[in-house]
Amino acid sequence: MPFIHSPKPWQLPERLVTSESTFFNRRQFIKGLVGAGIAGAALPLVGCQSGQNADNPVVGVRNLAAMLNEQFRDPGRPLTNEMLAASYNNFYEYGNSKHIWRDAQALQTDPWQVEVSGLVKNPRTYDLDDLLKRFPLEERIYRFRCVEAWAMVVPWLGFPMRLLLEEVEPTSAARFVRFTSYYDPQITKGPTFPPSQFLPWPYTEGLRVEEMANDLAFFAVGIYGHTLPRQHGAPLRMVVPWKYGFKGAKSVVKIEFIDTQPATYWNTINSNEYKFESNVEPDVPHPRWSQAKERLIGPGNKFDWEEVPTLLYNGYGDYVAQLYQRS
Ligand SMILES: Nc1nc2c(c(=O)[nH]1)N[C@H]1C(S)=C(S)[C@@H](COP(=O)(O)O)O[C@H]1N2
Ligand SMILES: [Mo]
Repeated sequence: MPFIHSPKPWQLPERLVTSESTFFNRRQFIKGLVGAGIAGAALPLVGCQSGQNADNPVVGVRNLAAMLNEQFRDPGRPLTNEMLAASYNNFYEYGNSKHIWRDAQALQTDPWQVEVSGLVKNPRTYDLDDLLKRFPLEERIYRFRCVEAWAMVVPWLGFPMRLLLEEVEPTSAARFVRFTSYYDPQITKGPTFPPSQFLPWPYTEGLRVEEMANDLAFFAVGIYGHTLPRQHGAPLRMVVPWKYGFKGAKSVVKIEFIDTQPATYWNTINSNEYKFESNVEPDVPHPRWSQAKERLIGPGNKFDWEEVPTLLYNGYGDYVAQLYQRS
C-alpha cells in the first residue's frame, strides 16, 4: 500500500497541520484578534448583482449551453446564490482562507490538456476543447457537502466520468484512479501557513474504478450556465456528490489508472481525519466534530446559515449504496 508510514517533511506536528477546519478557525481567530469582528460578513458579495464591478467573483467565464438532466432537476433544497458560491471556496493552492477567488485568477486555463494514462487500452492526452466536443454537455443540480459541515446546491455543467472511462477502456488490472490537480509553485503558491513547502503537492484524489463508473460521478467544466470561474477549479474538476467535497479535485491535469489505492492529499496530511473513502455519513463523526448536521451557505456569517440534517450519501443512496457495505 502506498500509505506513508515513515516521517515526511509535510508531516508536521498536529498543532501546525491538521485540517481544513483548523485553517479556517485560525483565520477567524486572527480576524477576531485584530478586532475586525466581521469574519464571515466581510465577503464582498451581498449586493453584488451588477456583474461588472471589481468585487464580482464570477470573472473570466463564457457561456455554455447544455441540457438539464431531468434526474437531477430537483435537489430538494434551494440553489445557492452564485456570488456566495464563487466567493466561499476551498482551494489550498491559493491559500487557506475561503476568500481566494482573486488569487485564483492567476491560473492560466487556456491552453489546457488532460493526460489519461496508466492501465488503459487507449491512453491519450486531450485538449480541453477536444473533451468539450467529444462528450455532450449536460447540466446537473447537485447537493454538495464539505467535510467541514457546510453545504451548497449548485448547477454543474459537464459530462459523466463514465463516458471517458468507456473511451480509454481501463484494463482488468486497473482498480483505482488517481486524479492530479494543476501545480506550479509560481502560480499555485499555497498557503503561507502552514508553509506550502511542507504540504504534499500536487493535490491528488482517488476513486475506485467502480466509483468512477457510477452514474453520479461527473466532470464539471461549468457552473451556473457558464464555464467554471477559476476558484471553482477551472477548467475541469471532479464532482462526486455522495462524498465529502475534498474528494473532488479541481483543475485536473492528469487521470491515471492504477492497481493500488493511491496516496491522496488530505489522507496523506491526516489519514485519521480524511479517509480515502470519505462518503457523506451523518452517523460517522469527524474526530473533531459531528457530521449529523450541515449549514447551507447563505448571506451573513456561517453562524447565521440554515442548519439542516446531513443525509446518508448526501441523499444519493439510490445511486451508490450498492457500492458499499456499512456495518
Ligand atoms: N486542487 C484542489 N481541489 C480541491 C480543493 C483544493 O484545495 N485543491 N479543495 C477541496 C475541498 S475541501 C472542497 S470543499 C471543494 C470546494 O469546492 P468549491 O470551492 O468550488 O466550492 O473543492 C475540493 N477540491
Ligand atoms: Mo471541503
